[in-house]
Amino acid sequence: MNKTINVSVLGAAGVGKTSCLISMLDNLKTSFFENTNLQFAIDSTARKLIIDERKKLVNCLEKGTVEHSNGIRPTAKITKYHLGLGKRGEKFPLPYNIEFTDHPGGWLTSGNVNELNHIKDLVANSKVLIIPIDSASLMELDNDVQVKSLLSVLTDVYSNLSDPRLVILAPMKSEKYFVAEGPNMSNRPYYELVKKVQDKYENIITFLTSKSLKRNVSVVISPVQTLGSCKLMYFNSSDESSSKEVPVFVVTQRGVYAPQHTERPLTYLLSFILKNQYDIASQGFRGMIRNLSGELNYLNASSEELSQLCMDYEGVKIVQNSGITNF
Ligand SMILES: Nc1nc2c(ncn2[C@@H]2O[C@H](COP(=O)(O)OP(=O)(O)O)[C@@H](O)[C@H]2O)c(=O)[nH]1
Ligand SMILES: [Mg+2]
Repeated sequence: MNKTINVSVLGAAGVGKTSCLISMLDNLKTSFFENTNLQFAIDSTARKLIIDERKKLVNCLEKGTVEHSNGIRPTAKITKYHLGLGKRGEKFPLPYNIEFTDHPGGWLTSGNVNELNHIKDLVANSKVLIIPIDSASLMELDNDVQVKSLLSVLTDVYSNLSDPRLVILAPMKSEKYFVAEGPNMSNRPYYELVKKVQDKYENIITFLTSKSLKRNVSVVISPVQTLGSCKLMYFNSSDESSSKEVPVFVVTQRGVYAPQHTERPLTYLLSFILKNQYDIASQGFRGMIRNLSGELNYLNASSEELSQLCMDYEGVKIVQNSGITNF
């Protein structure tokens, strides 16, 4: 039996959805699972995309500056990446298929009913939502183009939620806001950025932590740097016809692709999914038998092992832990 679990990135155009997915999956090397009893298989589409996109990112770091148009191309259609997961040594196909979905960013904010309905379906069917946030625009311009649309979709889809979900707010382009830890609170890694996200996303957080959702929804803020070796320099108009300002980064180390903290959202989401699958598979009489036989132990044990990694993550904020997770 192969069970599909959906994970979606959700956000406006240019916030970093594709970069976030690619950089997370790029971390899936054998060493990531070395302390667990898990094996994984990544599909060829995802592998090819990761290699292609990584090449583009390295190329754009060869120049002095990185602009929005230098990196990943805008996503034109729904794209899916598959990650198989199962117990180490188990025969293929692996029992769990994690399906990561990327969507054209315009769909969230265009106002087109069909596109919005696609987004709502994605949200309804996804166990995990990753919401990338453009940290540069948020911090420097106090601007976030997606908050309203996100709140409207979430309040609509999550109002009668009856199963566990994880929402990861992932501030991207966060190179400038990472500080090595110092003596004051404000010198903690990403402290100001995480505070700003809590402030700007207050209505969304208030909704997700409301009484009716508390039991089912976990919320984490986990900043990511997909390029690493660059610093925010200034803002440019995205094109002549638009007043939209997009960040331009100066490369600090030519050609050095040094993503930071891209593994963190992945660790949280896998820990969550494994625990959730353990809970689901343990239900009922058959679940009790399976549990007694020990065949499900690896799910919960691996979830706990991954959550141990989360303990060392500085600059991550667990806004709400619904108690159904191991972290
Ligand atoms: N410096 C920096 N730039 C980033 C980061 N993530 C994304 N970007 C930039 O933002 C652009 C848009 O990202 P993309 O993933 O295509 O956004 P999407 O439209 O939401 O899928 C990329 O081409 C990069 O130039 C990051 O973590 N750091
Ligand atoms: Mg994209």
